[in-house]
Amino acid sequence: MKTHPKGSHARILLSSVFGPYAQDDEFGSRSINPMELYHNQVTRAQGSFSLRMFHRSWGIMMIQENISAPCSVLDFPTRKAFARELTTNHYDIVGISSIIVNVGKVREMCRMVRELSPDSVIVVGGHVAAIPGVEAMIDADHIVRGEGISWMRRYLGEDENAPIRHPAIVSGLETRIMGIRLPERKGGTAATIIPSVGCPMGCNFCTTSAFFGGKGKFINFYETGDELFEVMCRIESELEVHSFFVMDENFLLHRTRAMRLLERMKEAGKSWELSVFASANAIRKYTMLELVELGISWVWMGLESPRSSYSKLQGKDVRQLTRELREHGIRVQGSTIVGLEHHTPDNIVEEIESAVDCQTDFHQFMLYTPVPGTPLYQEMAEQGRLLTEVDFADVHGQYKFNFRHAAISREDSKRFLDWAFWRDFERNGPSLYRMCQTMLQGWRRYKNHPDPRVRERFAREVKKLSSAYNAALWAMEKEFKKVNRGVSERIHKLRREVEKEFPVVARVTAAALGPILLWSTRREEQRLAKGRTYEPPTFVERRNWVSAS
Ligand code: B12
Ligand code: SF4
Repeated sequence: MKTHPKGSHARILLSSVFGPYAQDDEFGSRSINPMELYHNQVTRAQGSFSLRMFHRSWGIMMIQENISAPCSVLDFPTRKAFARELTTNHYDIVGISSIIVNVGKVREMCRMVRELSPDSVIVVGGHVAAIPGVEAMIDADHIVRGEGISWMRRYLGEDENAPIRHPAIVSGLETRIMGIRLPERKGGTAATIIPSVGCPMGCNFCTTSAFFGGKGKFINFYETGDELFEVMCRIESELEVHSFFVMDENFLLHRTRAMRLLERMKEAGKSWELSVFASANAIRKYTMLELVELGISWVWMGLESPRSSYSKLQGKDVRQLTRELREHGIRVQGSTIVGLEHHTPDNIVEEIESAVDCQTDFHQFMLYTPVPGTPLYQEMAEQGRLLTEVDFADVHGQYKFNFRHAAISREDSKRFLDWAFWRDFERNGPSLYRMCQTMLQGWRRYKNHPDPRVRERFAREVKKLSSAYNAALWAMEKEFKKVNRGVSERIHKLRREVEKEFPVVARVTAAALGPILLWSTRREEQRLAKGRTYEPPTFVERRNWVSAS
């Protein structure tokens, strides 16, 4: 590759695709595809109890932090803001980050760059680059597949193997639940840490695994537990956090790194909380105590189907594992695929029921989806089963199949998916209530644990349970009384248990805050019924910046 003539002096704009997102438009925004993790694909059927928050575009933040060229990051711009940035500053390079659903926006942004900043080189990266033939769909100069930090460093003539510097990232923002926006105080939200990208397990449908090399491959930003520990210490003090959202597809798979991190945490007396993604077989490599000592407080785990052939689940009883994790105070976010090859209208209901029966704290349901760049996509293409007329904006696993399934129609795929979310909510109640259950179990089991790090963590978590969350339980109990008495009674029982544990503070907060939460919940329901949606704010961040003369 030829480097940019200005090398590290080139002025760079890195932008995510433009919003608004939660609406239907000609550029590929879809109202069912908001820029929200939980409300998009996890708690979307939970109405005002849905957990709502935004996450920044970490890929471009990582690139910006690791180059020495003057660089602006523009996150969640409107079209107008993107145009303004292009015309008020001169950029030698405009980098656009996108996933596949947003290819229509990338096309429009490339068009805008050509019109408003014709001298800029356009670089497009992120998963959108995996679309076969994307070169013909968008007018870009470079389309970058895979890891972008090393690509950008190479393009600027910098050392691509220099150590990776991790930006201090607050994981979530503008969090709302039950109609209340949570206050944002320093240290109140976890920091995001990205130790690796990709996953060596190579499940055939997995887009992140495929994008970073596929089976057997992945890229470590931090090879060892020592390196990771150092990064976490720096970010702990910069952001004043104890809690980390570890963005690694299968963090626990790298046992040596995780165990070394634990050693360092013990030596330094760190009482951290870690939210991780991990497959069932990776989790099983640890004892519950090791997980607890490592601070694992939330785990996102694929449940898939008991009959599926994915190697991560072989011989594992995920229901038993879920129960065990929750008994040790570890919140479980299950992930279930709807519409696997062996599913039929006759067995799918039973399979969804069995997933719901796992009683996870959170449950993501996703349609089996051949996504460009994956082995599954290749297979489906070879079998002539892809529905090529489906717009990429609708290929995200939360709408309808984009392929011909042997037994389930496209329309029915949506019905089954929607039903799965509804059924999980109906049987298990709001995720917030389930989280409270898990937190109480963890507290009871570990409040007298000999390791002060462990005690401190559970004490920190339970503070919320004994106050605001108990008030939320009070409000949920009242709200569910008329619509789902069974769930209301279960919430009532849990609230009583919490109040037994914290007789004064829990009762006082429930009495004082409960009615306010009930009111805000009902107000939120009315707003949602009228079509209220939420959008992330726009961010502009400049690094190594000097204004152009
Ligand atoms: C955080 C996240 C989100 C956040 C928002 C992120 C944002 N601001 O855009 C939320 C939760 C809102 C979200 C939403 C959705 N997401 Co999402 N999300 C992720 C997640 C978990 C982490 C992304 C990340 O930061 N990774 C770490 C960074 C370092 O990696 P990266 O982003 O890939 O960036 C690297 C390279 O790609 C490259 N690169 C990236 N941008 C650029 C730009 C340039 C110029 C260059 C040179 C290189 C480059 O360099 C980076 C460093 O190596 C990924 C899964 C994952 N593990 O990556 C899914 C993922 C990106 N999301 C995905 C999907 C499908 C969605 C949704 C459609 C939800 C859904 N129904 O599934 C929505 C879309 C919302 C919308 N309207 O656009 C898919 C994308 C699939 C695909 N092939 O396109 C992923 C891969 C999950 C998955 N396995 O299916 N998501
Ligand atoms: S284990 Fe999870 S992250 Fe890894 S390849 Fe399979 S689906 Fe992807």
